[in-house]
Amino acid sequence: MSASTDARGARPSEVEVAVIGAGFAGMHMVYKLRSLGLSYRAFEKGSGVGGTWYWNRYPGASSDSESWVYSFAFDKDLEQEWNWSKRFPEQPEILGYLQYAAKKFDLEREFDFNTTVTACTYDEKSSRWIVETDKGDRVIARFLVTAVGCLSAAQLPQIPGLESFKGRWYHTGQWPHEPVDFTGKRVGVVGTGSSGIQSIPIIANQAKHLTVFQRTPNFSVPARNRLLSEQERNALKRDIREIRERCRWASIGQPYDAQPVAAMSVSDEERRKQYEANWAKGGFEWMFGSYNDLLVDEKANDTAAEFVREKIRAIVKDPEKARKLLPKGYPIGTKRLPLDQEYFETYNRDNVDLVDIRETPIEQITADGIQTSDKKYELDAIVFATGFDALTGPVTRLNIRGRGGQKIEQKWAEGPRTYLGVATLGFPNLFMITGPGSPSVLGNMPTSIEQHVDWISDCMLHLRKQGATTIEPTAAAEEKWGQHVKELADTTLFPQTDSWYMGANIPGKPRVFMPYIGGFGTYRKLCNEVAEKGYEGFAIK
Ligand code: NA7
Repeated sequence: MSASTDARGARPSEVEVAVIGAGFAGMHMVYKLRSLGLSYRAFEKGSGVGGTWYWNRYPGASSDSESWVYSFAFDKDLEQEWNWSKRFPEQPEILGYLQYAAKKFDLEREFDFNTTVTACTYDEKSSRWIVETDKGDRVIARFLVTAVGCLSAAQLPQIPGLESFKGRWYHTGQWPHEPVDFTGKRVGVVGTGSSGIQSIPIIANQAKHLTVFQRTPNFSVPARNRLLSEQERNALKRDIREIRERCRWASIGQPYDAQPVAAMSVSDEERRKQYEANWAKGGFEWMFGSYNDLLVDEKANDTAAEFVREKIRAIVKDPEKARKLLPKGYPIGTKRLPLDQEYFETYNRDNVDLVDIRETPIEQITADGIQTSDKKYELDAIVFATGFDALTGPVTRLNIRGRGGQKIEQKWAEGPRTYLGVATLGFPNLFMITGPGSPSVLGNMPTSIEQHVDWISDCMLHLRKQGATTIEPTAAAEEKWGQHVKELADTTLFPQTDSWYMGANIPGKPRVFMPYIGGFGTYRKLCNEVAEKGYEGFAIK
């Protein structure tokens, strides 16, 4: 018997907790609930565990966090047993890791796979959530935990004519499970965010011809991915506890922090030396482990942006392509910074063309390609690397209705309103792992997830001890948190830029900076303080 089956091995229809999602967050949550002896049901749309890594199977999909920290921290044996092959783990290896963990901790049988949650309704009389699925389940739960990720609601652009396209088309976030072979094909990629930038070099290598349709030129820094040696792996395993503890208190949940030095306080020469050294090292540290003013001071940011532009000019041989690729008009790092492997170098290949769709917009998709205002590009396949309805999309798609039948998307019509990014007024006993208003995507996701899973389960235990049945943020606490999240964002350069952090990639979505940018360690401290003060800012009944 597992915690999600009763004595006869059947799934119960009344439980303490309903969990949605079987990625890092859902797996961790279920593991935790089981160890605490709380009953649950857990649902997952996909046919197996993996979340992001189940869906994003596009060529080149990789984590931008280093493998040894992009992992579960809750089990010492797991971290000693598992051997990461590379510095930055690629999708098949991460999925393999999650499948291995699911087997090791016997998590697979805890989930109802291939099951889409169709509605979550709060019943005020019984103070319970009613969770319904496309399989006809109707489960009653005291708590509802969304473990649906921040980037799981794929966004397909509304381009007329897609249905007439005779070739195959794909979205990077909903990639087929069977291998996709572009050999001998003329391929178009729309979008140059992280997914485009990761997949373009690999598709270019395979395809007969690749045309990239770029709306906004992106900054990108080298990942410098490489195999880990046995010696390195052993050293990392030896130090892993210390490394994780650093992540837990660092500003982006990574084992490093910006130096307490402003870029503008050092000479041009010194700054350039630092940028060059970090460029050679690769990874996010280039931006987030260097100077502490890059995302708050425009002049400082310009020095970093110009450094990357110089690199692009130096790498890309065709001056016209280089011109189109140069990012301008927004500060570096205020769109999610991609890490790449030979992205800009790919434009030196003869089989790769670049179309600036601001200069020559896409007009329509035809049976055999993409028609821009300038010409028709004949294509056998189109890859949409066009991103996600980030942060709120995965939650609003669940059809959640709280007190008085209010839909969560109505409540968030002018932008998400939450307390600590984990709960929202009017939706008692709803917990959102890495919800909007928490650091989430601004840090290493497994670190963010671990902190929420621990905090949420401690909170559930607290309620049980108190004999309480509901918890919900107060209006004052939620208002204050929203102000705080906004004020912090307004001290940075982020709000200037059209990014998915701002909801700006989705037509009609309110323009609000959604994650908490005060630093992951600071956020953890605040959450701990709230708990220590008996869940200050929450009404417990
Ligand atoms: P992103 O980062 O949102 O990138 C999407 C890209 O698609 C970006 O270049 C967009 O241009 C472009 N886009 C979006 N809509 C359109 C339309 N309608 N027409 C043309 N081009 C469009 O998504 P990713 O999947 O790359 O990355 C998401 C996150 O996953 C990533 O940041 C990591 O955290 C992992 P834009 O810049 O909006 O002009």
